[in-house]
Amino acid sequence: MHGALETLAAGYRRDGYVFPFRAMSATEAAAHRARLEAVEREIGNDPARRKMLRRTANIVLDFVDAITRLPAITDRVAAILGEDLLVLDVSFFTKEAGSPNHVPWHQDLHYWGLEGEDEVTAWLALSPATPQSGCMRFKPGSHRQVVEHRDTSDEHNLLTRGQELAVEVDESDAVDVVLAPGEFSLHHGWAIHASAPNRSDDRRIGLAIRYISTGMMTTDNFPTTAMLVRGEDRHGNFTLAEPPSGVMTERDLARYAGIAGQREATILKGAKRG
Ligand SMILES: O=C(O)CCC(=O)C(=O)O
Repeated sequence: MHGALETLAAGYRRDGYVFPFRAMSATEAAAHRARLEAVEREIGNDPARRKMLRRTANIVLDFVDAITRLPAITDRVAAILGEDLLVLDVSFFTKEAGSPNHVPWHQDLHYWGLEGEDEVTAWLALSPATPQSGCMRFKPGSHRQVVEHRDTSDEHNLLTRGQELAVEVDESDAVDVVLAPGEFSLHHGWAIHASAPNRSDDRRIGLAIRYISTGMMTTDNFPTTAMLVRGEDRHGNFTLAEPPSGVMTERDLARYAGIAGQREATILKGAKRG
């Protein structure tokens, strides 16, 4: 591994996150945003299709699958997880201009039904992520502990179960993850993080890509599907998904419900919000 990637991996192990890195130019990020917004116009308010932007979007959107395979991202993820990479889930986290929607302090791995912690999220900005627009915030070094969570009924909480940490968080050392369009951060599944409402006059759009190493296992042997995006799968612990054939094609839509349904069932196990 060469020096910059070693520094990246050391920073990740120390703090539980590293940023910023460039995945693509601002022009390419704007083109992806335009593709997303064309899909949004096409699907309108159809709740089932809207949900596809929040859960395993890489199964039905070819341009999202292409982003998950970009060497500019996977080279950095491989420096942490090794060369054989699966994508477990991909979600757009969009906060409209002026929206009260937010993400409370939480740890990702709490409800994901995974054994081990060989999981890294790459969060790619498709619009400016700033304190004003509600960028993510991290607690440095917080990935070394597992903290209790509770479900809430807060309709503005963007997380699947409406969950949050069950303890007060001292925000005094929290770090703002400021990213320009086309830049991304990497974070550990136990890193404590949050994001505030969007007080800017633009949408805040992020794409969260959940990478795991092929050696990861699911708890309770959940039959979970994942997409191989780099290297080889020598373990066979996950059912491998087919890359998408376009933008919400009939073939991919027919496969989607089963794949996303497995993942929702895992995350929502025992949840108050269904
Ligand atoms: O987009 C956000 O503000 C939060 C995203 C998040 O919690 C995550 O990607 O794990």
